[in-house]
Amino acid sequence: MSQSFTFSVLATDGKARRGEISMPRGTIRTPAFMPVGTGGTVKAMYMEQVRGVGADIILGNTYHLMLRPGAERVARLGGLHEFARWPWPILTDSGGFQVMSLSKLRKLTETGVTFRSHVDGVRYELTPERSIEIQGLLDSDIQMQLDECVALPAERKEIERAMEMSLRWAERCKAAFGDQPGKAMFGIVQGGDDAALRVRSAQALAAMDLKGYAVGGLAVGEPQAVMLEMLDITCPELPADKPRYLMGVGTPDDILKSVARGIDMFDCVMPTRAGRHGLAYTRRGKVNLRNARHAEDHRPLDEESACPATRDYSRAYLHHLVRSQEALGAMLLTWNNLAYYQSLMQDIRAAIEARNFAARAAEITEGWARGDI
Ligand code: PRF
Repeated sequence: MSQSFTFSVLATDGKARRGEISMPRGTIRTPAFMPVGTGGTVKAMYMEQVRGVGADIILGNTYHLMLRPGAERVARLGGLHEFARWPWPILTDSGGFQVMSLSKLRKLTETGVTFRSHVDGVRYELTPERSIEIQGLLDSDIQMQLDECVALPAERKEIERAMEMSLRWAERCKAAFGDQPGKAMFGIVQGGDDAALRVRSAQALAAMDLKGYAVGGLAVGEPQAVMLEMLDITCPELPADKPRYLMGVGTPDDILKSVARGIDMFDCVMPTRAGRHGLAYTRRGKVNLRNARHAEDHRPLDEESACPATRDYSRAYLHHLVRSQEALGAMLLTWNNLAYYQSLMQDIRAAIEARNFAARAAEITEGWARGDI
């Protein structure tokens, strides 16, 4: 285990990279999918299960934890790893994206963003410096700069203003983070659906020599083709020896296509949220367990899976649990979905090592379309 944060590319296949991030709390095999643990819990999962399906790192949210239970309180309780019983690496988002989507009466200026809590209406201020301070109190291993993400479609002027301010906030976050060898602070590329703005953002961040780079401002209303085009433009501008993280993405198909363009890390609520809504991801595509066709189906979701939720429970029982709104339905389907996402990442990593990624990606895609009903 490394005492400092390091990233090495172990193999490449086209633009796809198989790598490893090493840091004091553990090693992250990339391409990696980070389950979302917003408020100190990956919803409906024990941490033992999250680890058991193969997650090397989880994501936490500055916004939720600063409101409840509060960053200083988490620090007094020994930090987020101790509090939530997850001793391995944690990446935290910086809060700006969540403020803009969840809080009321928010006001954004060069200084930062002020807003009222969606929990109790109390007023808060989040500046680049305070975001990094909070992420430090949480003891987060990979901290994100505060940025402004503009929903698409948007005016070029607005996208440019937000992107330039995000660059200035990156400088302030870098200064606030300082020198912490075992941890990392990632910059976030913005620039909407504008190729020139994306290049400008990526080049300016690359010049800051950060330990990693995220691509933000995508999967916010634009078609998948636009997102992929932005990745085609952005990834070549980012340093090849640093990890690249596509924020808030995505579907299994988004992941395959983004890995093919050089992305190393992902997070998304999709597998956990879909699980709580009766939707299962499998290697044969998506299965809506709410549907009456499952009511007397003895078969498990996938008899070949190593995950008990996937292999041992009948679709009929899962259907019953979902229809009755039983907590166990959400638990089993979340477990299945995170197991599927992690098995997909393992499959991707093995294919890159075997220099077989494009062919394997086509097979995986074909499996989703084939279905099994
Ligand atoms: N910025 C931050 N977090 C994010 C995003 C972003 O642009 C997105 C966009 N897909 C998801 N999460 N800080």
